[in-house]
Amino acid sequence: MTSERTLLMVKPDGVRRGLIGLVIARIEQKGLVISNMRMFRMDDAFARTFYAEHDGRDFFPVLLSFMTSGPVVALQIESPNAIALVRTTIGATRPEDRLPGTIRADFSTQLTENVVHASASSSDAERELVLVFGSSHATLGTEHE
Ligand code: 3AN
Repeated sequence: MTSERTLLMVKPDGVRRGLIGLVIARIEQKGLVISNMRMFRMDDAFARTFYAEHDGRDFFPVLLSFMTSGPVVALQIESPNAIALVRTTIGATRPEDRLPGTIRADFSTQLTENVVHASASSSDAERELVLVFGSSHATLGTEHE
């Protein structure tokens, strides 16, 4: 199967709690390949664009305030089936649906502050990777090979 690219992000709570290394370790231990990485702090405009699909929802202001509260670490993951595999590794959106062994289940009881984000579909992945890494995201995947 051909490789897919997806975005995994350690959210501000994960960075504050010192969980960057743990998230990276789980990804690497599973055999998923990290092909780009960036630490940055979202401003309000970036967070609004990133989460545009939720604009107008009652939780949108809380989500924006949380996502701009500190730096995030964004990782481009590149592997066959990367989108589904990374989503499975982070765990479900709702705390009560998270399976033990997933990152969100093991490190958060919260709906909003849930340590990690991962793209939900290939169109989301492409959009999010361009937002975070710009056009450079497409060329870095083979540098380490
Ligand atoms: P996921 O991140 O699992 O793809 P989305 O895209 O539905 O979930 O939601 C984006 C983020 O918004 C979630 N990770 C969570 O932090 C927050 N969120 C989603 N739904 C709610 C809600 N009902 N109340 C508060 N925060 C929410």
